[in-house]
Amino acid sequence: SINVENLSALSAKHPKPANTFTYGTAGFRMKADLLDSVIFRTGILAALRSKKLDGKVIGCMITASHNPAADNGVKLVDPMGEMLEGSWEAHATALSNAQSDEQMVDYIHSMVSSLKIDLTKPANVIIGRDTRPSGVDLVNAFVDGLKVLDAKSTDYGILTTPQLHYITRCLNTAGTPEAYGEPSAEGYYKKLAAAFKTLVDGKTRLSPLILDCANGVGAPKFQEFLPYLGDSLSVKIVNDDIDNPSKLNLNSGADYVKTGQRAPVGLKMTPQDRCASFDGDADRIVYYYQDEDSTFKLLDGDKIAGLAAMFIIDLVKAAGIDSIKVGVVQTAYANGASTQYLRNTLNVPVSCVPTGVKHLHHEALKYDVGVYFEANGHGTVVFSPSALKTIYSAEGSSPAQAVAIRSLRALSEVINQTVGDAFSDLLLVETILTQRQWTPKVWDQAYTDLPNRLVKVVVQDRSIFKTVDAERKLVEPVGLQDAIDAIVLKFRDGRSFVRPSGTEDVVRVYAEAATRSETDELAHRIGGLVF
Ligand code: NG1
Ligand code: ZN
Repeated sequence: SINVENLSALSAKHPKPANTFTYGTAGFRMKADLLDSVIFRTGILAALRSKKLDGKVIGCMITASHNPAADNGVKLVDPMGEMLEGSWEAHATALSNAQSDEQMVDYIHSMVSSLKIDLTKPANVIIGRDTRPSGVDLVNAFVDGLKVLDAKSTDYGILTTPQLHYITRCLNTAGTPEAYGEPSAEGYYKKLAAAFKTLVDGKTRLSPLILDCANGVGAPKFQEFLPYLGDSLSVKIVNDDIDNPSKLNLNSGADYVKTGQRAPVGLKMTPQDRCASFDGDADRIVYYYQDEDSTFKLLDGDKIAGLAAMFIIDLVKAAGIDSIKVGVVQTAYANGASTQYLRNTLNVPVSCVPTGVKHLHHEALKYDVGVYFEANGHGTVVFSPSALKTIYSAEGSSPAQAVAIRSLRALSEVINQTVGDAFSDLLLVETILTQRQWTPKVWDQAYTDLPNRLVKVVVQDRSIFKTVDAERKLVEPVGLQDAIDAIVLKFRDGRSFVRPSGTEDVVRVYAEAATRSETDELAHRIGGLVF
């Protein structure tokens, strides 16, 4: 059993406010000044998780991603770099809401017995944080939580979220046949840069990419990365002011660009430019450019998924190993035109899953090569062990096949297979555009997005909204879905769905239709039903 005096002494430093907390799709996330006790207790949970897994390294990332500077959050990372196992989210929630030290001790003991956790096992945890000023104190609170169970910890300081996932996987696979790389930011840079250089070897370089880093951790980290890339890629970083915390994600970053369908502040675009935006912890990316008539054109997660799927399918064919089956995973927020393009032009299977990366990742693992992206730019590509085996053992019967096989191998290394990663996704896109010598406009010609609108509706109680069919249909409140269907029918190419947000206290209404004005009207009418 645990040392209750030790727990009480440490817990006294991190008193719980009256709030109720929930570990959701984004971990715990809220105003930073409410997080101290939550993060202390998440430290205890991380130690338990590591002990349960025989001392395997668990990751902890302190970030609030695209949220304002005053927010912060925490997410735990499982040994292979994936999100914390779903069933442990409820333990995180319960522990964070315990009303006293006694309740906390009771809950820990109930976990120990029901999950058969051997407390004498070692616990190992690594920690990363973004650039938020509140991060340092929160790391200390987390470390106090680890002390309750004598866990060993290593603080990696400031990292992007995907770097923390990468390092976690490297540490847990070191010395095995699945070894993933050197467990450091430097190891990450070396691995990605080497693969990228192979992929663009001998190709004419593209014009410089203009990169908006949302004044977040992506800025110093991509700056650190650039020397490793040498002359293989030219990037002009903007919005890199991390010394003024209030500027974090302010009118900039992937979420701002995707939601508002407009360029960030601090970035001047001309029609020749190719631009991209990271979010505040560099796990999301969107691209954009300006048409000749100066209209803003967004290349979001759906466009990246289409580009990646097209490229991988061609490469697998060129390599002579089309036994490898590619599939794409989307959520209901994917633009209808992208789904059509994937199914009808690329002839690739497409699955639709509920919002949240863990659902996409899990589904993508069912394919030999699974491409998954949320429309907001969070996604990656996963290669199954058997696909990797095929790719690494194929030799090819012609020089052209050998070149394609070499590209596939490098592709599997440039892609961060643990989690959506803005750096790695950037290199994936730049690889494809370089190999094809495409401008963003050529990339954009694959299909034309249907006009779409996403609105938030504040309701009294969002928990009364219950969805099925990958969140595309409501079963409660009873009758609402029929009313939605009746309206949607009246719109050309109309599609609309309603679901409660998992990260904000709102209900989201998504609508798309043949024209901008029809889309706006559809969104407005469905919103009116929900309100
Ligand atoms: P919610 O708030 O559940 O819609 C949002 C995003 C998700 C995902 C999560 C986690 C939309 C419509 N929703 O979820 O895609 O990124 O946050 O951060 O963009
Ligand atoms: Zn993020």
